[in-house]
Amino acid sequence: MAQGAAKKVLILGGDGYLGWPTAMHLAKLGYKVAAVDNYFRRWACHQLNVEPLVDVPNMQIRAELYESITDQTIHIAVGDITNYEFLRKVFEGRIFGEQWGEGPPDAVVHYAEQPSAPYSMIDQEKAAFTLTNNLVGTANLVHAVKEYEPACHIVKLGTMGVYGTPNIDIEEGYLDVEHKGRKHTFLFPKCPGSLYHLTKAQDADLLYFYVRIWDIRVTDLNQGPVYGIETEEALHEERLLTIFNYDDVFGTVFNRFLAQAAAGFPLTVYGKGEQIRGYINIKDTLACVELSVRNPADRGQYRVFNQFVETFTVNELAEKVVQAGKNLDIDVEIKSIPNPRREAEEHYYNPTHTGLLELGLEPHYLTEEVATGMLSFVMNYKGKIQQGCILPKISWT
Ligand code: USQ
Repeated sequence: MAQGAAKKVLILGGDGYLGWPTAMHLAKLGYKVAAVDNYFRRWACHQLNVEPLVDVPNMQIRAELYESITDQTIHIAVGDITNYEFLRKVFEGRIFGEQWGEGPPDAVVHYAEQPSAPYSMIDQEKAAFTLTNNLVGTANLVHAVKEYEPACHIVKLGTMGVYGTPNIDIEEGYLDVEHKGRKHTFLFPKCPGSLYHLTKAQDADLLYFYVRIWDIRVTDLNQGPVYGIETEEALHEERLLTIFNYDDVFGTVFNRFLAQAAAGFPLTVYGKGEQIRGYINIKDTLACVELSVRNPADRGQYRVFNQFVETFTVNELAEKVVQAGKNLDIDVEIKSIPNPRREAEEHYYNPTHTGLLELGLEPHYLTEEVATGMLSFVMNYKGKIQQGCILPKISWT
């Protein structure tokens, strides 16, 4: 990077739940930002009839609006990174116009993957799409980095789900193994529970392979389920909000519970509800990504962070929404329904997550006040909630 110049950050998947808020967040912090998306999520929502809670305009319109309010530019390109010729144009820089300037980015935040476990389990076509999109997209990114700027830092969104729920503590990416008197450090064993999660384990192996072979630099952010809707940079402007799904395909569990409570629908706890995951507020996702971009991995380093703030069982999350409902005079019921997934419903879970805290993350916790504020926000859209997309329709078996 030229001395004194703003770091150029390319966001792949810039229209999504995390991509768009990240674009605004990094632009606000003074990075030069470009966002790329193929609108897969919007298209899939139309196809499956699971519309997001808030209608948000496309990336170009949102970028123009954001610039008119803040004077910060987010450069936009619409296209598919599984098409290598398109990705080459993105890396050559010409596609974004003069202000972005020619040449490759200093860092790439890679969100451009099919992100839904249920979607990957619908049928053969969706399985093939998930495999192709997630693995070819990641492989193309590595090739573009090698071709245009091997020092470019790839920050890929991973998932805690790659580890599954082993009966030992989960370390941050690696495990020291002693076997027959000898020692070696391996990537932590993976045991994903959906085809989507499997592709995230495979793309992690792909990146680790190319780190060893080509000395690229990679940070893999193994994130737990995210919750939340408003981020500071949305400036209380509805059209700048993120895409918020509450359906059984793209909605994460806490966001779903908020919408269910708002619609007067019993909270859909799958099975025993003792499944434990590591959760994170969307505001902390943005902070973690920025911390990673600001403190890059070394050349030849595959760095892994476990990106979550606190762990809860599904039952604990449901209780939080019940309490938030009480604070707002809303009766919220909990109803356990048969689990559509194959997953352990009672298990040990103790993952390490110190790396991002050491980099300076100041976590937002899921307090009663936070949960109540979120429910109150979602209540504004109560009339828009499609009850038909609340119960799960996709089964693992
Ligand atoms: N669950 C319910 N009721 C619901 C929805 C979910 O009990 O109505 C349960 C699930 O069975 C699971 C837990 O809540 O045990 C979390 O489910 P989720 O849908 O919030 O999360 P998941 O499908 O695992 O995927 C989400 C994101 C994915 C990310 C992952 C992180 O969609 O992109 O990788 O969270 S993690 O869960 O750590 O793998």
